[in-house]
Order: sequence, then C-alpha cells, then structure tokens
Amino acid sequence: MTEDLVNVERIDVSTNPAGGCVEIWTLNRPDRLNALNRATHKELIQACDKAESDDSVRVIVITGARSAQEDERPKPKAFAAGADISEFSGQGSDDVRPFFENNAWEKVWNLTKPTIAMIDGYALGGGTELALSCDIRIASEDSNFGQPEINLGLIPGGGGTQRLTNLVGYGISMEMILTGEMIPASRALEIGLVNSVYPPTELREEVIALASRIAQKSPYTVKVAKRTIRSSLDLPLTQGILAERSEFVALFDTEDSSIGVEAFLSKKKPKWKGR
Ligand code: CO8
Repeated sequence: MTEDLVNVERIDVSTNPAGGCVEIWTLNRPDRLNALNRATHKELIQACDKAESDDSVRVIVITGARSAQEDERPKPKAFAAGADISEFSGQGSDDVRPFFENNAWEKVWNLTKPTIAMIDGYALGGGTELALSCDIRIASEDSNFGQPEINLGLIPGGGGTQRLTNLVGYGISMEMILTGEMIPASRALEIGLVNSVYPPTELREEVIALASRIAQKSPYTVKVAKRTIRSSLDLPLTQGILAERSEFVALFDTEDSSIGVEAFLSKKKPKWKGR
C-alpha cells in the first residue's frame, strides 16, 4: 500500500475487448476510519478524471483500507466514517461552499463507467453517501450504515437526502436521517440500500467476480445502459420511456449490436469492439 490517500490498484481480469481492467480505489486513512478530508477528495476527483479518460478501465470499485491489526488498539473496519469532522470546526458557509460545490461525491456519481462500492465496516454520513454515489453497493456482514449528520446539527450534504430517498424510499430515508441511527448490513439488504451481503472473507472475491462479469459486456453498451437507467431518476415515466426508445434504436447502428446479434445466431461468444 502506498502513502496515497486514495490507492489506485489495477486488477487484470478477463475483459471483452481484451486488455481492460477493473480499478480498485482504496480510501487510505484507516486510522481516521477513512474519513474523507479535503486531500482525499482531491485525490478521488483526480482518480475520476484519470479513469474516465482511460478506455482500459471498465469498472471501478471503491473501498476502504483497514488499519494494521498488530496495532495495540486496532481501529474498527470502515468504508468511510464520513467527512472529516475535524475540518468542520470553525467553518462558516462561505468557507465550505466552494468545496461542497465541487465535490467528489458528484464526481463519482457522474462517472460514465460502472461503479461498485465494496463496504466492509462503517459507512457513515459522507461514507454512506459515497456508496450511494456508486451504481452498486456490496457489503460484508460486518458493515453498518447511517446518516448521523443530525447529531452534528447538520444534514447530509453529499446527496444523501436525494439518493438515499431514491433508493430506499421516503419513510425509511426520513427515519435514518432524522434519527441518525446506524443500521446493520442485514437491514441495509432488506431495504435495498445494498445489493448483496457476504462474509468479510468472501467480499473482495465476490465483488471482483461481479465487476469481471460486467467487464465482459460491450463497454459502449454498458455506458448507454448506465445513462439510460440514470435518466429514470430525473425524467417522468413517459419521457423516460421515450429516452429509452431513442437510446435503444440508436444502438442498432453500432458494430457491437451487429456483433452481439450475429454471435447469438451462430452460437458463438461475441467479441465486442466497444463501438
Ligand atoms: N472524522 C474525523 N475523524 C473520525 C471520523 C470522522 N468522520 N470518524 C472517526 N474518526 C476518528 C476518531 O476521532 C478516532 O480518532 P482517534 O483514534 O485519534 O481518537 C478514530 O477515527 C477511530 O474512531 P473511534 O475511536 O471513534 O472509533 P469507535 O469504534 O469508538 O467509533 C464510530 C466508531 C461510531 C464510527 C465513530 O468514530 C463515529 O461516530 N464517527 C463519526 C461518524 C460521523 O458522524 N460521520 C458523519 C460525519 S459528517 C458527514 O459525513 C457529512 C458529509 C457531507 C458530505 C458533503 C459532500 C459534498
């Protein structure tokens, strides 16, 4: 592990077209439960820019580092225990506005490539929100989620009031944000906050397997699917259906749709071109 606050690791998996990879971004402040300070935000934003412009990156996984277990008092496991609260002290709205207007949560949300949050431990406040900025959330049985900002006299500021509500519904989102209470992974699974829960020892393998399955699809079609599903969050149903039709029809002009259809008909595996 390097000294980077966001450690970027390229995992070679079988991709189609070949030569791609899954990137794992590890938030690397385990002694602070991977709390997201300004420097970490900056590195997350840089990682987004790099991955977006690198065609070989097919899927991005975001996770948190663990503190050394040989420490006298090892810190608990965390995806991220939120924004770094020590940076809030003495700040007024004019101090924080520029930072929050250009934030890593939206940058991750706006990535055109698929993203998976791999959560093992605490995901609180901005940590839950970072997971919510990803497309898919997979957690270990040891994970806990929450929006405890209310206990600081704040509300979620990284999209939690909106993305959490979209994902789990109005009533549960209200309960989580107004009480600030944590929920375990089992409850997060029940309410649809995470897609799956695994024993901690199996988490990484399962997430890489999932990312690899996605990396076998045409990267072009994956992007179109992501933006079309995303549009359902902003558009009324009738307009969303029209948007889907337009994206669907346009795909018939791509090489990959011809490749996919012909491969099916000749009972072969498609070899995507990514266009
Ligand atoms: N910020 C800074 N330091 C933290 C944070 C944090 N969010 N969370 C934990 N730490 C530090 C602790 O201070 C402690 O430091 P030290 O060892 O020097 O005393 C170390 O991490 C280990 O933590 P604890 O000793 O507290 O561990 P415990 O097992 O006792 O408790 C908890 C673990 C329950 C996770 C506890 O640490 C906790 O409650 N943390 C704070 C959680 C929280 O309130 N998060 C919300 C922060 S506000 C926020 O996220 C707003 C998001 C806005 C996003 C806007 C985007 C545009």
